[in-house]
This record gives sequence, C-alpha cells and structure tokens, in this order.
Amino acid sequence: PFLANILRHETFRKGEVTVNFIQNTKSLFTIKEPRNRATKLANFLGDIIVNGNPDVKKIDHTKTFVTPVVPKFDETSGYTKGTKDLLTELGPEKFAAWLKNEKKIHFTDTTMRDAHQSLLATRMRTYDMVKVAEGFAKNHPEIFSMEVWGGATFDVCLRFLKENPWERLRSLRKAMPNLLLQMLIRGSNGVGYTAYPDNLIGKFVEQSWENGVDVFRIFDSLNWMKSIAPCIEHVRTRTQGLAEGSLCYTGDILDPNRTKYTLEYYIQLAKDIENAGAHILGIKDMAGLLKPYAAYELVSALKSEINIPIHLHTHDTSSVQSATYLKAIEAGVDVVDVALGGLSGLTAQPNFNAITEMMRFHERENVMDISKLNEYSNYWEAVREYYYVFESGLKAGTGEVYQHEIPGGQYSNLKPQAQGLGLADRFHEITKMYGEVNELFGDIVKVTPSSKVVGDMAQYLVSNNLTIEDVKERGDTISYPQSVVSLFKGELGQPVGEFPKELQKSILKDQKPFTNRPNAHLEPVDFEIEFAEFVKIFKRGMGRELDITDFLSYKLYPKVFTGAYNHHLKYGNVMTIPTKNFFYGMTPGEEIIIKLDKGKILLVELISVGKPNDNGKVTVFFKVNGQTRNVEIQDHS
Ligand code: 3PY
Ligand code: ZN
Repeated sequence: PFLANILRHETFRKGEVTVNFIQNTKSLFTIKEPRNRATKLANFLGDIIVNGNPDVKKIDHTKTFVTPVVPKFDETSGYTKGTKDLLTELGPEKFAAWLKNEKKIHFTDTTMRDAHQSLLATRMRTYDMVKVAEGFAKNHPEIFSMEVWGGATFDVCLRFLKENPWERLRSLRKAMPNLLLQMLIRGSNGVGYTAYPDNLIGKFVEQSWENGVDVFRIFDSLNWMKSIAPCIEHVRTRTQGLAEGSLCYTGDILDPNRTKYTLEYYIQLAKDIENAGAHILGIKDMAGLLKPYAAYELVSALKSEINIPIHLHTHDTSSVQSATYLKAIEAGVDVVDVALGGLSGLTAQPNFNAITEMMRFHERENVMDISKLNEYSNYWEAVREYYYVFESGLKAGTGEVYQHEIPGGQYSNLKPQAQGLGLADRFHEITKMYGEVNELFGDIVKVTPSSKVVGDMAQYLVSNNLTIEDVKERGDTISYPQSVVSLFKGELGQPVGEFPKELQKSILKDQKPFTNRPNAHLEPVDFEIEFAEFVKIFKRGMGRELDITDFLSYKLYPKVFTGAYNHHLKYGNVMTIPTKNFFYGMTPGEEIIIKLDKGKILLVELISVGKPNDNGKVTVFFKVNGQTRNVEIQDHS
C-alpha cells in the first residue's frame, strides 16, 4: 500500500521527486505498517550499526560506492523462447541431441554462482541477482544456461547471508523462465562436505528440479564413478532435467612424466559417465589446469570417443584460459562457461564479453547483443564493490597454479581461513605446502570436498611448523586434522589408484579404512517420521508452514540451518535489505527502502546512534515509514 501510495502520487508520476518528498508528504503514510517485521529488521540493522556484521572483519571507512545501474529492459513484454522452452518441448534426450548438432558455440553464464564463489567467497546476495535476472533473461535469450545454484552457495546462503537458498532458486526461476538454470552437485556429497544417505540425495535432486534446476552438473571430488553414477540416476528417474556427468580435470595430459591422469584415463572416465546415462559430459577444470593444447587433444579425443555433447568449465587463475576455450572450440566443444566481465577472470571464469568478441565473425559465432552484455558487466562491476571485504587479493594471473593446483572456488576462501589462523603473512607458504600435501597424498583429484582436506592439512602443517619430511619420518606421532582422517578412512570415497599405504596407516592409527561406498554406512532417511519431528521442533514464527525444502536444508546442514532459523526468528527475513547496509550498516541521515513481500515496503531512516548505557546497551533511533522507532542493542565491543 505504501509503495502504491508513492506510485500513485502526482509528484512521483511527474518525476519531480526531491530528497524530502517522502517526509514532506504525510498522505503517503496512511497505511498500517507491518510492525513486528519492521521492529525485527530495525533490530537487525541496529545490531549491524553497533556491532558490525560478524562476517565482515575489517571495514575501510574511506570506501565509497557507486550505485549499480540496472540495464533497461521491457518490463511488460514476454520472454523470447530459450533453452528452457526447448527442453520442455524436446525432453532431455532429444535436447542433448539438438545441442550436439548445433554449430554455434553455446555459453553458460556462471556470474551468479561460480564467479562470485571464486572471487568473493560466495557472498553474492540474492538481492543483487534478482535485480537483473528478468532483464538479463529477456535481453539474452540465446544463453544456454545460467549457473545459479549449488556448490558452496547453499551453505553460504544459510551460514553467512542468512538467506533461504531455496528462495533464491525460486526467485531466479521466476525471473528467468525461458533459460535453463544450472546447479553444481557434488555427487554423493550433495552440496555438502561429506557423504549423505542415497535417498536424501535423491530427494534433494527431485526438489532442486521442482524448485527450478534444469541442468545438474554432477561430479565427485575423487572422480569416483560410484559417487557420480547414482546421482545421474537420480536426475534421470526423478526429474525431466539434464544430467551433466562431469570428469574433474587435474594434472597435465601433455606431461609425459605425469602418468596418473592421462588422456586414456579421461577417455575411459568419459565413457563410464556416458554409459551411466549422462545427457551431457562436463569437463570440470576446477583449478584452471587445462592448458590450450591439452584442451585441443582432450576435446578432440572425447568428440570421437563419446556421443553426448561436451560442456567445458574452467577457471582463469593463470590468465591463459581464453586460449584454452579457443582451442576447445576449434576441437568442437559444445558449450563453455563464462562470467560477465565485471566478475570474470582470475580465479573465476573467462570473460563472457571478451569471449563473445573473440568469436565474432567466426563460423561458430553465437550472436549476442554485446553492448547489452557490457551494460550487465558494468552492473556487476559496481555491485562487486559492496563485497570488497571478501576479495581474495589476487591481482594478476598466476603461474603458481600449475604447482599448487588450488581450485578457483577454494582460493578465495583459503585466504580468510589463513587470516583466521593468524597465518595471513604466510599465505604463499600455505599455497606451496598445498602442492606438497597433494604429492604426499598420492596426487589426488582436488575439488570440494577433497580439496578442503588438502587445504586443512597444508594449513595445519604450516601453523605447526611441520614439514612433509616430518610427516614421513614421524607421522604416527602426529594427530591429524579430522578431515584428513576421514579422507583416509574412505569417507569421501576412493581415489584414483590407492591411498599411499604407509601414510594411511600413520594417519588412521588403529582405525580400519573401508573401500565400499561411504553411503553404504549411512541409514536412509525416514522422510515421514523425521519430517514430522522436524516440523515440531521448528514450528515457531517463520510466518509460513515449513516444507520439505526446509527439511532438506536441515538434513544437509543441521547446525547451520538451526543458526539461520534462529536468526530468522530474531530478525525476520533479511534478504531484501540492500547489500551495503546488510554488510556495513547505515550512517545517520541515510534513508533506505526495504521491500517486504506482497508489495509492502519499509522506508527506514537512521536518525542517530546513542552512547552505551551502564548495561552496555545502545539506543539506535530510526524512523520507519515516518514513525520513530528506537531499538536497544547490546554493545559487544
Ligand atoms: C564446489 O564444489 O563448490 C566447486 O565449485 C568445485 O569446483
Ligand atoms: Zn568451478
């Protein structure tokens, strides 16, 4: 009603709004404001203002921001038919055949998932995505898919952003009904760091589809088919979506001295993935190790050995990965992953805008509206500034990646982790140690969650001033990080080759490893009974019925879900708070608009912030929709 009041007002309609329009126009406030929600949000903002966002470690008070400009689009028009419509029309098998026959190169836009996972520690908020989602889908219906979900986004949504990841998915689905939406799923590890019961993964896949996912990029952190195949089966049996079974690329197929991950190894794995029923083969080059000439060899060989289309993913950590795409395109790859300029390059994907130009006038060109793409790049460039505290600090491409082999999505997290351990100034020691730990572990595939284990071990050794030699000489006297024990026990599955036996013994001490599927050790979930119990525990105050998607969040991340739930009870839904204010609070005199559901809005102005009283409480004075609203916040400083 408040928004309607504004929209209806003469002054607003004539475009003559001045700064004080709202305050001076009392008639706008003849509405009943949603009091409880307003108080909760004021408490949230008050807490950020007084104590800071706990996720933000160090604020640069001189930092200024420019307002991101949302590129224009026709809000009243429908959507041009895109790949989602085609999938609905053809079904997954025929769709895959269509893709394989396409001459032009297709693009997956990773801006809303992997790009920010890899540059900004996954902190991008739904708020900034939904602003451009509809326009982007209308302006760029040629896009193959939008990667918007999975990987670390699920965990980070709940843990740090206090968002409901399912709500993100649903909003993006609604805004982009014509394009395929894509997610990354870690095989039997779902969107977590450990194996889950098979029927839980099955339900998760089913609900992901129901809520908007079309393309499931499925991988296993050790390239273990026994983890990949069941997940492909879930997609085939429970959805009408596309199973993109993926091989994770590591090593260097052109290096004659690296005999573990050879071209023959990848061809066999690709065949296994095809035989397991994948509609598309993903080549997941998570660390950006696939060099241009190797890409040509690999894609050419796969093109002649398998019959499904090939989708290539890389990270530009070294800065030469555009050349990899060029060679892969020459070899016939069907789709490549790119990120919009402002959020591309370095540990993220190669630059969409530049790759589009690279292909211009080539026989495989996919014609895009480049000036519109550039406008979106500018939008993300401006939005990115709000997330400056999460930047990894990497300023240039690095050849070191070929030594340490750290995945792009892990790199931006490793730095804050190192900082948290007080090891910020020893970061290069950690990255070097990461490579050495990989050797020690027998050169394993490193991608979430196996990569996290290598990272944990590297940080553990550096922080305890231990060397690889120490581990080799007196490993049985060392007490290893829990994740390392778990890996060597077989809880993440089995690596290519085997675990080095001596090391495994010294890590496990007297525990016995297993070699069958970790999921075989897990009890299936009894959905009926457990869901009923869940609803009983979490029944208070969400303002809506809890559903199966909430239950899945809980089963995947019990503690994190509980934290997010309690946060919600205390502060309400904070998803629609503008990003700058979500992370950095407000300054006196600042006025912001917070959209609630069903078109309701709150106009919040920070009037002033008091001094702590004897009990350490600070009064924060707001005006909410024109009415004074004071909140008392405990000062934790
Ligand atoms: C993830 O699993 O989150 C990844 O992005 C792996 O590359
Ligand atoms: Zn990636």
